[in-house]
Amino acid sequence: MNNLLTRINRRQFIQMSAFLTTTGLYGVQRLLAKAAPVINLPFAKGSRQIVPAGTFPQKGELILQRMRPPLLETPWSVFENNIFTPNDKFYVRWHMPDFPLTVDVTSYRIRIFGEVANPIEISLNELMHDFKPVEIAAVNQCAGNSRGFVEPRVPGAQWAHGAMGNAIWTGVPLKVLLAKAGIKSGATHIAFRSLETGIEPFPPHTRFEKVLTLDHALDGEVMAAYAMNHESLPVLNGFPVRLVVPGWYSTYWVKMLTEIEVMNHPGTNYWMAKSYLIPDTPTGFVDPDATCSKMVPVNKMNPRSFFTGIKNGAKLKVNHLTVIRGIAFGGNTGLARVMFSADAGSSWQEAKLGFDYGKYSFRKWEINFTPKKPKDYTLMVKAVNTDNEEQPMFGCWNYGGYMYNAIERITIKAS
Ligand SMILES: Nc1nc2c(c(=O)[nH]1)N[C@H]1C(S)=C(S)[C@@H](COP(=O)(O)O)O[C@H]1N2
Ligand SMILES: [Mo]
Repeated sequence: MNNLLTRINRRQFIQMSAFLTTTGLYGVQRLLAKAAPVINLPFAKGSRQIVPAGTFPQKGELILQRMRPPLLETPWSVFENNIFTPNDKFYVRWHMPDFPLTVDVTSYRIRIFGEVANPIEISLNELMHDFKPVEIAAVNQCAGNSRGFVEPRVPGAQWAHGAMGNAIWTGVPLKVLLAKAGIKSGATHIAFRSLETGIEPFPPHTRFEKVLTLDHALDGEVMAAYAMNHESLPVLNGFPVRLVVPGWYSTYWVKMLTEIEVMNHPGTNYWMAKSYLIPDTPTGFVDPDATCSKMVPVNKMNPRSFFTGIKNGAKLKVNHLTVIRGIAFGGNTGLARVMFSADAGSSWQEAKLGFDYGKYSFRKWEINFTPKKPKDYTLMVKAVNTDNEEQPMFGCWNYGGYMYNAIERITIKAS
C-alpha cells in the first residue's frame, strides 16, 4: 500500500493533464496510415484495423472498432500473456464523442448530494489521502462483449472477446464516502454521473448516468477508484476517478465520476430506461423468435472461460501430452470449477485452477490432454460459478446482443 501511495502522487496527475491538453483525440485519423495492419476477427465482416501505439493517448496497439467516439478492443494476445490487462492495452468504450481529454485535478471534485444530511465535495487529493485505500481485482467487461458472435446478428459494436479486461482497482468504498455525507431515511437509489455532457444522437442534455440501489452501492465493494494496476487511470478509462462495481457489467462503471446523487426513487434516465436492457428471464436470454414484453436493465455478469495459447485448427501430435490452458471468471461470484471436454461436450473433466486473486478476477486454468487417435477433436471449455450457474452450450441471444457467454469450442487436428 505504501508503495502504491508513492507511485501515485499528485504530481503525476498534474503532469498527465498537461500532456493531454496537447493531444487532439480526433486528429488521429491522419495517423492511421493506409498501411495500418488489419486483423480478421473470426466472424462475418470481421476485418478491423489495428491502430499503432500512441494513436490514442496513453494507449498501445489496439483493434479499432470505432473512431468517434472511441471503441478500442484488446487483442487476444494480451490475454494470453497477462492475467492483469496492462492499462495501455485495456479496451475503451465511450458512448458520446465529447468527453474531456483534460481534467484539472486541482478543481476536480466528487459532489455527494440529494437525500443526505451533509452534502459534501471531495477533491482528488482528499480521496487519495484522507481515506484508507482498498484494493480489489475485478474484471471490467462491456455487456456487449463478444457481440460479433451473436447469431442472428444484432446491431451494435461487433466486438470479438476483447471488450473486457482484468485489473487491480484501488479506491475508496462508496459506503465510506456516503457515511460522511449521512444518508437520510427514505433514500433508495444512487445516481452516478460523469464529467461529459450529452450530445446527439442521444436526447439533448442526456448526461451519462447509471443508477444502483442503495443496498448495492453500500455493499462495501462498490468503490470510487483512482488507480488501475497501481497507476492512475488512463484518461480513456475514466481519469481521474471511476466507479467500480465488481461482478456487474461495465456499463455501471461510470468513468470520470463527478456526481453522486442519493435519491428516493429509481430515476428514469435514458441510460437506465432505454439502453442496456435485457429480457426479464432467468438467464437474460430469449429465443430469437420470441417476443418478450418485459425488459430490465442489464446487471450481474455471468461466468465465462476461454482458451489461450491454442487456436482453432491447431495441430497436435498423437500420444503426445499437451497442456491446454486458458482463463476464466465466475461473473458476479467466484469460480467453482472449469470443465474441459475433448469430445464436443459428451464428457467433461475438471481443469486445474491457478492462483485465486479474488472472486471477481480472471483465473488461469489448465489441463493435460493426450490425443490417442489421428483425427479431429472438438475441445470445449465451460466455467461454473459458485452460484452453480454455468455457460450454455449455444443459444445466448437477446435483442441487444448482451451477456454472450456460450461455451467456447475449437477443433484441433491430431496426427
Ligand atoms: N462516463 C462514462 N462512463 C462510462 C461509459 C461512458 O460512455 N461514459 N460507458 C460505460 C460502458 S457501457 C463501458 S463498457 C465502460 C467501458 O470502460 P473502459 O472504456 O474503461 O474499458 O465504461 C462505462 N462507463
Ligand atoms: Mo458497455
